[in-house]
Amino acid sequence: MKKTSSKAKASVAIADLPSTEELKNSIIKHLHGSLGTDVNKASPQAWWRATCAAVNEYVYDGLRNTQRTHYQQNTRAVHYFSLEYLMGRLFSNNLHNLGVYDAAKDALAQLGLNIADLEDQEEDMALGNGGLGRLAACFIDSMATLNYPAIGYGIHYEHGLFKQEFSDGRQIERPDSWREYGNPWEICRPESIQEISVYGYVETTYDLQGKMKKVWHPGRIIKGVPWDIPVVGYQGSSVNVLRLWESRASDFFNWDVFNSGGYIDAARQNIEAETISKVLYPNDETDAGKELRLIQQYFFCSCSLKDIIRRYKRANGDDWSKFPEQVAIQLNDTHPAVAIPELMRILVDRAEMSWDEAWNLCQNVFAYTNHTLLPEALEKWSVRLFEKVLPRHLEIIYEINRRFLVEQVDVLWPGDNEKKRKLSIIEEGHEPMVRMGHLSVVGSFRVNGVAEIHSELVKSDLFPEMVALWPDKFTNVTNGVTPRRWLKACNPRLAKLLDETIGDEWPRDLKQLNKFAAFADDPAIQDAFMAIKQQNKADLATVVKKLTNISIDPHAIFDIQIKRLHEYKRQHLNLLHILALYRRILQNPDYDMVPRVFLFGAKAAPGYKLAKEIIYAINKVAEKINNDKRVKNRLKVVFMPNYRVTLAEKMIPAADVSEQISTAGKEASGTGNMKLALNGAITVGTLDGANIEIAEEVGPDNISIFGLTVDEVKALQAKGYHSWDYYYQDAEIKAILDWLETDYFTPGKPGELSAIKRSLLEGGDPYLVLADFQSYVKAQEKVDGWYRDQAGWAKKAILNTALMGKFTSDRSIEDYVEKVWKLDSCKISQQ
Ligand code: 7GP
Repeated sequence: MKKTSSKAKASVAIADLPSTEELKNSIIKHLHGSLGTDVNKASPQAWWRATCAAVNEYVYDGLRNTQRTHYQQNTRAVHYFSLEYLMGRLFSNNLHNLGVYDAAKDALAQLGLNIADLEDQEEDMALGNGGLGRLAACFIDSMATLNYPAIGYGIHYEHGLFKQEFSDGRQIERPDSWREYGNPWEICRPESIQEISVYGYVETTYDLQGKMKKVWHPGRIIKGVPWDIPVVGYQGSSVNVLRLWESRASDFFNWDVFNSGGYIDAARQNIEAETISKVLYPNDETDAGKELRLIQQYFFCSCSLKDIIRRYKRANGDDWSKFPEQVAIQLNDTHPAVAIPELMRILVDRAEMSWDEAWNLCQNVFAYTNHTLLPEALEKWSVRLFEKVLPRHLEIIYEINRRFLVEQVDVLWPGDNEKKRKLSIIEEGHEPMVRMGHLSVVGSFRVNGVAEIHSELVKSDLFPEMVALWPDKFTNVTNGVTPRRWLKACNPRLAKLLDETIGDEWPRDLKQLNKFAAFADDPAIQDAFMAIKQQNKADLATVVKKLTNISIDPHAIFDIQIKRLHEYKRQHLNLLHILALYRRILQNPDYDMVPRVFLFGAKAAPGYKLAKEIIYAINKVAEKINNDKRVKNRLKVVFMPNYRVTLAEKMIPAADVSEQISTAGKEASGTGNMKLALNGAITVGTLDGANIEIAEEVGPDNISIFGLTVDEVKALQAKGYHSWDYYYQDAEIKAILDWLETDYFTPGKPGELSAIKRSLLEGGDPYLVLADFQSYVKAQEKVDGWYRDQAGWAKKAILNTALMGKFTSDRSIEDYVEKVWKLDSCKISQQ
């Protein structure tokens, strides 16, 4: 076929990228041949699917080339184990990474279609809750871009994170059926099905030599069906795979029950088996402690380990000695920690390896990332439950623990029972528990936190004794975000300006953004930058109108807080500030402030009552303020429904102010803070998580820091914090909290919003909202002052974008490679 001039740049894994003409023909071919429809009657869904199919021809080329190269070179690979992947949409991301976005846009335009309409045909792939799940998605993008042999393992949930609606301001959860009618990006691989076991009992037997052997007689066998999602690296580098397991009833087991006449029973067991991958647990940072959750964790770990071992044996036969050279497994928090005893079981019970040999191998394979210090999120499983679901694994954990206490703890602290109690993987008490964090540290060769300060706190507050035992085990890898999705794809106007001023290398080498700093004082660039922000804000205003029917003025400051709803993230501190401004306006009709729109996006865990009350309160306050003529548009408050990746992509490019206001010491890192600053928003934030490193990069003139530091928080809590003192001593705080108790915001229903006041006073204000309030108000006044000088603001915003180079997930992945995985990147050869 003749190539046209719009032929895209050839890339590494994919030999021949399509021209506009070729794409157009391919889309039509798939409309006919794959979708069975016609140009004249095709729905937008059909067009979207046909375009995906056309794109997949090239994606699959890259996939084959990548897999063949890795196989031929027998490369060491990292295996990322995560219960969550918050992918969002893949369409525009895949087009951008392949380098055919413009060609596709033109091809579709020639067919009379708008690419943006097609993008809207795709459901978000929301197989995660928030931070940790979105981080995993950014990481697999970076690993593919940097040509690292890597595979992501997880669960193919039928229902992702719930969809959020508001009914009279209250959150309602609706099921998310993201793949009800199939998903064009995934490939089912029945040839790689695995079977795993749960329940049952363990028998102790002896062989002829009198050697003891443990035999697990499982109570149920479940089949894991893998679905592969190609992960396209930027500019078509490698095409890696995200392999997600779907649970099904085992054929073998069904057949058995069926033969004995138990048809109904067989059907019931089918349903039970399928339940395992039915739904994502909607809790962020807390754990439900439910049997199904433990089974989910074990199910995907066991399937994935067997998959890894199958691939290893294909290359190395039964010689296990090279296993730790070939395989690194990264545990994304403790959720996949059961992989440690599972690998021990496979090696000791199945491969008949000695305990020492097996343990040595295991300890050189696993590495563990901690994502939170919140005590309620530190996973524990009751020994009782463990014994029921995984009886053999409990025995193995006991043995790991026994040896750890005897060979490590007792050697460093002889006879110190208090230390043993503290370090034991089994927590004693009325209901003994398995501590998954302890197990992860003991079973891993490296442990990392996700920002400098967080990694320090992991060492000092969470595992100080483990640090004494293994000082070199602990390290830091600061989080990052992929600039392909979070700047290039979501903010095309700014991306273009960057291409024109500093060249187009920045998406692969984000430090290039530094060059943009030289333009911070350039009036032409300032104007261009602010004009782009203005257009992005106008676009967002249209979305807001459509979703909420609220009109907002694109000339106001857009002040954005988007993240899960949690007391420690302090959306209610933001609300108190809004109430303070509202009250000042009512008391002084001429109150001088730059008009501001406060935008929120947040889901609350369905069982988290206070979080839901905070959503309700924000919505009720919004209703009142937005309809109060006296405000004269100085204030608007919008709670965007169903916050998710796709909405983030619309909100982030339009933000002037980024709210990162967690209690110091509570937010491990944050990644939204990075995305917002990268797109030129100015942070109002505490010295917490990665905010500290952002402040170091952008400098004190370009960020508004407030509040207690980690040390001050600790000191205040040690001395005794009394939130009532702030209530009685600060008239503004008192007035606002009392206001919330009246029926002002909920006419005829006083007390409807009193949950917040109760938690801040009777509840003791565990996250120090009142202690930080006045400092926060001042930080906001500073921002108001800054915005009045538009050139000054433009400079700050430009510098935020320019100085965020550190926070690309490519840098995070290079840090993991250097400090943890020790991988070589692998250039993909084409067939
Ligand atoms: C989050 C942290 O809260 C956030 O600060 C961090 O940026 C993110 O992980 C990525 O490292 N934690 C979770 O999402 C989570 O579920 C509990 O933690 C295990």
